[in-house]
Amino acid sequence: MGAQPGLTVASPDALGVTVGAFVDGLARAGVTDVCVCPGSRSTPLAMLLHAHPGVRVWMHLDERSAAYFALGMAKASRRPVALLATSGTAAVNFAPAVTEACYARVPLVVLTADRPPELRDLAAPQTIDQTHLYGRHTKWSIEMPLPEADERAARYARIVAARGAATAREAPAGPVHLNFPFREPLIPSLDGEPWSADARPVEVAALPRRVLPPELAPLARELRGILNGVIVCGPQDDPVFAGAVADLAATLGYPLLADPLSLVRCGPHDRALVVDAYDAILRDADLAERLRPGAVLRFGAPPTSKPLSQFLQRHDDVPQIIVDEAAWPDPIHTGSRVYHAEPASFCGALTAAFDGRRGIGDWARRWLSLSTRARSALAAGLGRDDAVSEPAVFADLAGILPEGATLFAGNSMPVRDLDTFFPSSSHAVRFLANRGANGIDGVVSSALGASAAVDGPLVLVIGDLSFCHDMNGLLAAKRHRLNATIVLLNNDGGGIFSFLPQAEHPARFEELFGTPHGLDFRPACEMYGLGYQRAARRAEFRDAVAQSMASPGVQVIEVRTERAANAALHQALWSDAAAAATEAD
Ligand SMILES: Cc1ncc(C[n+]2csc(CCOP(=O)(O)OP(=O)(O)O)c2C)c(N)n1
Ligand SMILES: [Mg+2]
Repeated sequence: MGAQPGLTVASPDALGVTVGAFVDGLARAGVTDVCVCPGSRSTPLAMLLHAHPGVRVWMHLDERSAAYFALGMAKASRRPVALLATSGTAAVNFAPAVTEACYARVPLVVLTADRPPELRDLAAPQTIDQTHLYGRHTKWSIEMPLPEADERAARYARIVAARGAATAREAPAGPVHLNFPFREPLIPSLDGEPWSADARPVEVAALPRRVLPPELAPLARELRGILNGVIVCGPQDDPVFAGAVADLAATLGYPLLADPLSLVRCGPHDRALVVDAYDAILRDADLAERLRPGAVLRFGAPPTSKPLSQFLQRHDDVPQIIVDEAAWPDPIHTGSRVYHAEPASFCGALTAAFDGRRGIGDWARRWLSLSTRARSALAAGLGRDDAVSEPAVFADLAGILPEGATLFAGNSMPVRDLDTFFPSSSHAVRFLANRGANGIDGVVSSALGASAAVDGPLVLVIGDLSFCHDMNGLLAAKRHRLNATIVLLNNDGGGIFSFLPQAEHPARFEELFGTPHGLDFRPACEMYGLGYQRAARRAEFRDAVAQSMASPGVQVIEVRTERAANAALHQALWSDAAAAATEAD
């Protein structure tokens, strides 16, 4: 549809100058990777992004997968990544990843192309209401003006680019949405580097506020009287947090109950106080009661482990102190005080404010010995069978993932089994998962996006329904020559539901919750050009993963399990672990 008579026709120069300045502004703000989906209305942005020497364009077909790919890249690189879609439902398909980015605090710069105002709400094709399309899931959402061949317009576009990137990045990080109306013709001038117009820099310097020790002197005094505190580390992604919280734990003499996604469980930092088997230990109600703490310090998002969350609820009358940059991560309503502060800085300040260093006393030693016993019982239980089981996958990965590897855990059982079965170690393994909104969608794409941004090998462990949900995401593997290993745990349906009360309704269970599909994934892998093999024995599984990590391309290693047997195995392992732990306490 052409421009209406009387309206200014878009000139190639106007597009080149304004959109060029915007693209240059993004690149200068450090947004160098953009996931682009094909479409016509987005042409000015697509062509200028593609032409700009400082930008790398990652093409994707499916907007939902594209957005999750960008999310994975942004998570792994800890930098904002941009996204571009044409108008209409294309833009709506970004919504799941934008939502995840909002809750998981991942910086995304979402660019959507739109029809100009005179075509809106008049039944024009591919035209929907895109203003504030992602609702309250963006930190900033604006409507751009129509491009003009004018220095002021170019300057404004540069400012929006700088501000958009900075807003996405600043704590708490999250998505921003910039909606671009474009009038036809849509082809921009690419002559003479159009982005060089008005290149005066726009710089944003967001300086973090450090917490100072005197500010935490009252808390340090309170904790002086409490020898039996615990520190709970939930999912968080700041790489310096582990060292800071480990130092705080040694100062206070408190055990560190560390979710793998906190990046505190594994790594070269001091792990002397890390308790890695709390999920198994705290399933025992008597033990959970006896381990009553005097205070709890909570960092990160709510932990994955349900027994840990129940432990915090059981002891809701003790001081529970939450430290978070800006949010209120307390779905169990047991927090008694919230500090809005940068967590690593808070740990440093509290350590400095506390007089002396308690080290490991009786209380921490008790937790550590329970944890060691429970962990040994889990390993012994798994050692009884050399068939690969869902829990064994994590125990085996812990043994073979090299320094610098990334383990991406799918939602549902994989992220829970990671918590229960992956022991603490000095290996610097990075753990990622989509825990903002816990969707089983977009997991393949998120992991592949992360694989494009990390240096070492990346292994994704994913359930069959989650894999199915995002098979379009596999298209990126060959197109972008990615390297990754996908461990596909195929229990022919939703294994998690076998652990829930729904499982006690056999007449409806399979149809409504188990949802078996009977799919053979080998042809799907072949279609997308991925390596494929099945592993039945643990040794075979470990060899397959090691070989895949050493090979280019994406390989799928399918492990077939049975849902009811998997639930029974978990029950047996949990009760072995609790028994071993209680025996000693
Ligand atoms: C997008 C989305 N749809 C539905 C759900 C609800 N859900 C949670 S777990 C699950 C089953 C996942 O099955 P699978 O990926 O095979 O993992 P398993 O439970 O077998 O470990 C479903 C449907 C969800 N979390 N996200
Ligand atoms: Mg499954």
